[in-house]
Amino acid sequence: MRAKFSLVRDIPAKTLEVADLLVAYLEQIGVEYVFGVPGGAIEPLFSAMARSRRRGGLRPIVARHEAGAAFMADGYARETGRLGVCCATSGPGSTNLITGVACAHDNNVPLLAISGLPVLSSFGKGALQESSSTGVNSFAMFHHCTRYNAMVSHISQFERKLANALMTAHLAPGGAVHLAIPLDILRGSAPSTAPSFDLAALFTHEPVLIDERAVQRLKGELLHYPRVVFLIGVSCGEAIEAIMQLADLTKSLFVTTPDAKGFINPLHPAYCGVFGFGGHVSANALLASAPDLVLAFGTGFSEFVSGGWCDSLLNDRLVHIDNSEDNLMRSPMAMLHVRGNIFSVCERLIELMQAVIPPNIENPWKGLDGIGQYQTGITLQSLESYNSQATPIKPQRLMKTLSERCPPDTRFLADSGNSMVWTAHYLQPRNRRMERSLSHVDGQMPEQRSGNASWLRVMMDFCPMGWAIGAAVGIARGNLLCPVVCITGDGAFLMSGQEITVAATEGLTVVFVVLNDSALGMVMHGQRLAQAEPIGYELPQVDYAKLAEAMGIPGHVIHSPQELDNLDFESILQRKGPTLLDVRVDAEEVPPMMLRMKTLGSMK
Ligand SMILES: Cc1ncc(C[n+]2csc(CCOP(=O)(O)OP(=O)(O)O)c2C)c(N)n1
Repeated sequence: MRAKFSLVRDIPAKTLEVADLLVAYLEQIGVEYVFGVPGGAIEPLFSAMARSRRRGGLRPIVARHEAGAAFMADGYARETGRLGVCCATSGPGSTNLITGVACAHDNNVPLLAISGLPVLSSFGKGALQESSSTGVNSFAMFHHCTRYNAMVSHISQFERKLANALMTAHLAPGGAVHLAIPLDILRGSAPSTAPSFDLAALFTHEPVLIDERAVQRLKGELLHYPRVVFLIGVSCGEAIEAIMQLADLTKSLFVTTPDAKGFINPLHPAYCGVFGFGGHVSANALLASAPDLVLAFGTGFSEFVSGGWCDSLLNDRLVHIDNSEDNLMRSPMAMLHVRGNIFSVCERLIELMQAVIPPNIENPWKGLDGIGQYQTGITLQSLESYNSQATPIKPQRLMKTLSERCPPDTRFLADSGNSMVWTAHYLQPRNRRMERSLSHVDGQMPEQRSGNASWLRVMMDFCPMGWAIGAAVGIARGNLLCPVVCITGDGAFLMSGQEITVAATEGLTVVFVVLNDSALGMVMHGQRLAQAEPIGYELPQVDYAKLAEAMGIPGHVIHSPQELDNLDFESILQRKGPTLLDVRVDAEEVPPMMLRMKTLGSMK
């Protein structure tokens, strides 16, 4: 007699394990990869992935360290708009995972972390790597860095807890969730032969709720107050076209937070630069010019994105537009909160404003010198370093060359350290076209984007060194069409550089640009600027190109601007596999990080 087959294809129903059902749920919502490191307690999940892989389903990508796995899942989620999934075994596997999970949590990145546990009956007996309340309780540690954290202690709980976790990760504001699953449950017989819940249907429905009364009031304010500045934050990805259209319509100027710079065209004539860490004087000047209204979209006003909680931003001329309560509670001084899906709010405002604004209203900013003209108005600091031919190469000059030589669709990432400051200030891809953001056909409504198209990813809140290295692998895995350039420091590379071998195994086009200054540069400059003791920042001189070559990855040492200019970027950016550029940068160049010094020094 033929075995009865389940809805999870090709697996006889009687041998279907909970781990197979877990895989079926992940596939149902479009997950293609689980990033992780195997181990005894999580083995049934890897076995289930081996079965799914054979039938063309999702598969594991094995990272070298569990934090790297979580960073990869984070990058994959940011790029694809899908759920990022990572896994680890119990004990040290799960504690290693925590930094990456905390990072996703702090940045509202939808991420599911799955950790194994020893079999339930062994709890309290000193089982290897026990991670519940009777061992090193790593399960509890996740409580502080997730939106949902549950242990599955009975097979019948499994689907409900998984569904709760997935929905929590998905629903706004989204974030990291964790399920700890004991080994015997993971390999136990699945309670049903196919997922009981159709999460795919729930996941495809985007909530469009808006606060109509607040929108009507904002329309009134916009008609009353002409000089408006938009501050565009990191949650604006899906709404960016609508925001740009609203800016056009209301003749508003706009600035971005550092982590939202990647959504916009930095050559847009109404763009006045980055506000916040590593930002531009022009953006500060614009806010300091006391505009009538500042419309802040999708931002939580944390230290780096608010210019150290700057008074010129956080005052009663602020209108805060967001779908996240967590963000809205950070602006009690605002004159108005408009709660709702940012795209829907903008779409509605455009509709309302189009009906009342005359087509050729006068530019309310006319006569304001230097504002709104990027090339002349945005004052890049140290222009001589930006254009310098000196050796060692100036980091500013490196940013200029990367901007010019990488194609417009390149995905850049900047790691924690000086890289984030250099990129926020100096990176601006040439010829980047976002046609519909530059001018709109009258009456045509904007499109909602998938929310994931950003040419630059910079981490603003949790900021772990090495995040960009793992996230670059995840972004490249999620998008094979665009080259990925990861800008990182030598300190971060010594911490997490081993993940470059995952890019090699997967054949992913990622260029790792290591700013080699033989120092924890941000620490060194921070100590100097704060006149603190110079200590603990030195790093050994390492040849990172040779290190890469030892891993079978092409590496180039770049000493001078000439060597950089002579590099064959075209073939490097087409290579199906990673390349490492060990760029010997001038360690003495001071990054524009005074903001951080100001807040470190002034906070009591
Ligand atoms: C995991 C982690 N440890 C420590 C820090 C604090 N920190 C921030 S930047 C930095 C130095 C980074 O040095 P490097 O990677 O060499 O980059 P550079 O600043 O020299 O460009 C340190 C230690 C951090 N952000 N993350």
